[in-house]
Amino acid sequence: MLKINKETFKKDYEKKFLEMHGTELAFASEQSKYETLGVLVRDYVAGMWLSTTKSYNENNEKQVYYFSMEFLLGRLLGNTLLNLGIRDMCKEALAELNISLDSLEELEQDQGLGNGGLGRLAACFLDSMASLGIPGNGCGIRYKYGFFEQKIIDGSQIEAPDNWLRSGNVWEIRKADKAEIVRFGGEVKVEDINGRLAFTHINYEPVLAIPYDTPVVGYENDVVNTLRLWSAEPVSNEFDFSSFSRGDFLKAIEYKNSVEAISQVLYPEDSFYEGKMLRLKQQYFFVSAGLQSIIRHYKSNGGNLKGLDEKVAIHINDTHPTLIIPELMRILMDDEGFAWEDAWRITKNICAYTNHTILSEALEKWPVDMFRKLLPRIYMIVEEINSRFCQNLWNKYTGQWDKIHRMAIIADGYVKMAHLAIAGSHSVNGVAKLHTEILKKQEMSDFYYYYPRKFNNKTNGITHRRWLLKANPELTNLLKETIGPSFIKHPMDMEAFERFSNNKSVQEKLHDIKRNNKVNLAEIIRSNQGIIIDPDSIFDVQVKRIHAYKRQTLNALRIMDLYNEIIENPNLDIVPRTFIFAGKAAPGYFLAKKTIELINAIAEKINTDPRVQNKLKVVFMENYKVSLAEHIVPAADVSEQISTTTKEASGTSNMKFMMNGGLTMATLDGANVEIRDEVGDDNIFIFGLNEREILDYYKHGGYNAWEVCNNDPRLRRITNDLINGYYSPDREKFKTIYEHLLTYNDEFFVLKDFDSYLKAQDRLDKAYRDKHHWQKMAAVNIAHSGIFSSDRTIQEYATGIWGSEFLYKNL
Ligand code: 26V
Repeated sequence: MLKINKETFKKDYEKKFLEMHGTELAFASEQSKYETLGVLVRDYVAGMWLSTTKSYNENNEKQVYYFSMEFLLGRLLGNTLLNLGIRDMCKEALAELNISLDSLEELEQDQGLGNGGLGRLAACFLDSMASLGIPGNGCGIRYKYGFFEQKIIDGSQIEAPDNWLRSGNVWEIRKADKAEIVRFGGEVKVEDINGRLAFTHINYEPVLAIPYDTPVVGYENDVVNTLRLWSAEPVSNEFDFSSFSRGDFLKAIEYKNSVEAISQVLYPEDSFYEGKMLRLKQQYFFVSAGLQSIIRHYKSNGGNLKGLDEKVAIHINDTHPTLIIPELMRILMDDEGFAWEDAWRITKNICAYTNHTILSEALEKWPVDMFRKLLPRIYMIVEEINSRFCQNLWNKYTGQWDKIHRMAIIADGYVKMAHLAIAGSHSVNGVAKLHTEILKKQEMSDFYYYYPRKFNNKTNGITHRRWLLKANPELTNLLKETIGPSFIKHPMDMEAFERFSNNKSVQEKLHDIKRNNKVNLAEIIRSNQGIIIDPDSIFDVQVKRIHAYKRQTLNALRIMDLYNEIIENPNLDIVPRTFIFAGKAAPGYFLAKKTIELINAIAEKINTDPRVQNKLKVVFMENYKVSLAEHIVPAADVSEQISTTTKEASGTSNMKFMMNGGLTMATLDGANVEIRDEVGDDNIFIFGLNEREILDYYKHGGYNAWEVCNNDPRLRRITNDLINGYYSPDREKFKTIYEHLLTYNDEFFVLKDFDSYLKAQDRLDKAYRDKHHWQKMAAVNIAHSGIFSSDRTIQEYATGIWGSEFLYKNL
């Protein structure tokens, strides 16, 4: 443990400030104070980082490498201090220097190198691996520009670049001496050398991969793991202008630009795949660099590659890093002389794959021509994997051409990445029970029947250190006072809190904590967008990527209906509500962008209508990101998890809200099912079509959106309001939404679930009136949220998939 007290910390801080800025604190800018603190904390971490790495090497422990195109870390300062166990001390010490730690923390740029759930899950997993003492490394891309910054201008989303490195990044260390070369394009020369085929990659374009390492500090256990992100640079950076003829010079510039493009920007998509060459390049870039550095490290530590699978586990986060499989085959065969069978056994033992979506439009498949041109040797290996795989299928399913064609890795001119990932891994997992069942029985049933033992479930989780201890210190204190601090290291111990759910004074404290958090959020909303909201109204929150299947439209239609009702019946007896939305739409996703416009149009109308001021408010918060979520989550009374059943693989914000005492309004989709199982039907609001009904409609048809609409006067009216100028003088503005719901028969059953949603909302309104009972329900939710800590998830991965012999250092 770090041994620093307030006095030494203050001295260290002042000294560091002088070293870095050559001046006194009294004249310092806030930014320079933040940087000083960042560098000082990094120095504190450095010793532990080194000793963790050394001890992993000396003990020759099995290493886990979590490969992911996305890591959505958010801010690091606060959580690093928290995990080091010095946050409270630092806060006091800085206060004595007239510095507010909270305001310094707010200066840090979010590290937003992810689109949404998948990237944030990777970040939570890093925190849990370090906190459980698992030798776990993250491996990804250091995008110069992260997920775009969202601005709302005249009610519409405008995208601006996320220049997160603008003022530097104190947390990363550039390791130029650990660079690797990644090879693109060119040809493969095949020679027969003493009866064995040798493959040499020639005329390729080399790209230099430079690693940047970020420390991942475990919770009070002296463990510091590493997140390694790769940046692309030209192999030779020095341009000797005089020696270039004009043509060569332009070529050199072209080369430089094309190389730097690789790690320039995160693809701002989610659940929609496009066959873009640059994305394939990004995938091979970080996979190849990461793998080469793993092998180099393994060998330098004295390892024999024959035993690589005993000491290395590689996790493939969605199909994006699937090229790990042929790349490992290439290294083992071409560079290290292994026979195919041995290389294949080792590869399969090492690799494991997680699927995060069943939306077919998100499944990656690369055109063969593009693939072969960019990665000629890798393509040859994939072809060989495919032909051996199809041969095995033929042996089992002789004559069943359709099935073999459906399952092939290469078919119809495409390389299918999920098929490659399944064939080349020993484990395939879904991210919630329902999702895994759907994978097994529907989406991937051919593969499940062929490889039943590979498939398993690992229900997602969230790190309670960021989402409870850091985001909600008051609730954390209440838990400590009531059940003691053991839940911090053993989140399942939170169950003991259920005993206090009937305790009136605890209920009142819960109410006060929630209210304080609501006041804080109200202040952020007031200062950002000038909207005044009432902290005594119900804060009803839907924050997540904007997507048709997540059904922000269902929520919007319900608000439109409620508004009509209040206008018609000014004495309508409802608890005042504030609807809070946030989330980004993919820049090319027209319908999602229209949804944002609709919410903003509704907000504009409602917030300026004096007739409903004491009952309704609608807020769309700009630029949703991790640090904003940390303010929103603890302030929510209601968590909207209303996706079309079967479509949301798991969801993770659902877990964050329940852990903070927000009650869930949900369909039985993704992990909502497990949340319901945990808290019981009395402590959650469930509505909508169930899995069987939805799958039945998909299979047999029979849904008629017009009919549903015509039979419900409320729906008739609000769908009409979309196109009659009520929410915009431009009657065309929301036509796309209207048509999606009616003309195109409402793909996500918004209209079908409307009535059931409204009834559930009525139940919620009634329940909220009994303050004590509401807080009892909140307490039950909090008490049962421990199982959704990512510590539980990671223990399941470690024992069930990675076979880590990790030490429970702090258990
Ligand atoms: C796909 C693509 C396609 C190409 C362009 C960039 C891009 C970026 C991300 C994705 C994958 C989207 C899959 C995803 O984020 N799934 C979410 O994973 C969460 C963690 O498991 C889960 O809680 C959510 O339900 C699921 O939607």
